Amino acid sequence: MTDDTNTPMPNPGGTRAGFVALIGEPNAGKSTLLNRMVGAKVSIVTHKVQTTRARIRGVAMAGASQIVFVDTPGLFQPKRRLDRAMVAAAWGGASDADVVVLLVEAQRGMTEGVERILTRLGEMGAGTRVALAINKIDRVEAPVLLGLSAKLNAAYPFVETFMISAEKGHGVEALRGWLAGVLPESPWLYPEDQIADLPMRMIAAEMTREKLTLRLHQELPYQLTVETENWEERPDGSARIDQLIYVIRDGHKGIILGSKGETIKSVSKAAREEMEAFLGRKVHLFLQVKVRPNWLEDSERYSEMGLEFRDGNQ
Ligand SMILES: Nc1nc2c(ncn2[C@@H]2O[C@H](COP(=O)(O)OP(=O)(O)OP(=O)(O)O)[C@@H](O)[C@H]2O)c(=O)[nH]1
Ligand SMILES: [Mg+2]
Repeated sequence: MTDDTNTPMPNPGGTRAGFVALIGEPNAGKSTLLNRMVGAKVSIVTHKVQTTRARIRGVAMAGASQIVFVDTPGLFQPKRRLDRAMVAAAWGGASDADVVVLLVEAQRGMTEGVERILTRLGEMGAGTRVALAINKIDRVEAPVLLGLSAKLNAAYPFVETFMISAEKGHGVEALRGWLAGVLPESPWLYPEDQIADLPMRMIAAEMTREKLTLRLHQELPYQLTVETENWEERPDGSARIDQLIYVIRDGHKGIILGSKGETIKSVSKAAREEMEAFLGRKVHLFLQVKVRPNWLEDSERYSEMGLEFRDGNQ
């Protein structure tokens, strides 16, 4: 024992642990990759852009290494307050991480958005270790991949390049193995059986938001938010979950309910089934829609999402 507080913690097990931020343009496949690494769906996935709103941590094990993946909102040019809060959360995730993995969609290649991200990464300086993962390789031919990899590596000094399909699993183990080896020596940061550090109330709210996003069109998913109001454990082992869906217009309420309440019924069923599968027990889900014209300017809604509400965000 020593009283020198600067001495690193003893690490007799030879374990490693650290944070790996997944960043990229909206829809690049960050949440899909996180879920595959963790082996469970902790972050919601849709075919639409701007699905993830806050930083979501998922814990993956690789031998003696514990990799804490940080899923982030997509990086794009923010216009509105919610946009700014999301993009700020994403860059915050990148600057706090031991390693950053930039996901680039193989098919879309070097877009203006990717160029902007590379410029910003360059400004972060050499202290940040950044790896490149070209995702969705199941969608393009090999020569396209090689060309894209060369172009991206000429634009930024990535420490390593991976070709992956987060959805199909190709190349994912190589990425996991590499990350496991480069993380700092450290005791594990979470208990071995923990897969996420998001409260279950929030995971449940996200599940409902995913089903709404899949069901609704145009801007509406962006303009709603879901919060778990109440969670009650019942003596028979089931859970009663009450959630509120906030929308900004009366008309939106009608769309979410659907004719004869069909839309909300099917959303509720799909969300409940996913909650039951995740929890391994019965769930009684009650959804209510509330019109709150100003929720996008309401700081409490942001803190519920795990986002910072800042004056500069308007
Ligand atoms: N074909 C193919 N589709 C993929 C792959 N990875 C992800 N997708 C799909 O791409 C879409 C977006 O995936 P997400 O994981 O939600 O993307 P994201 O980067 O988290 O998106 P935001 O949260 O909006 O920033 C979904 O429809 C996924 O099923 C892949 O390897 N191949
Ligand atoms: Mg996402």
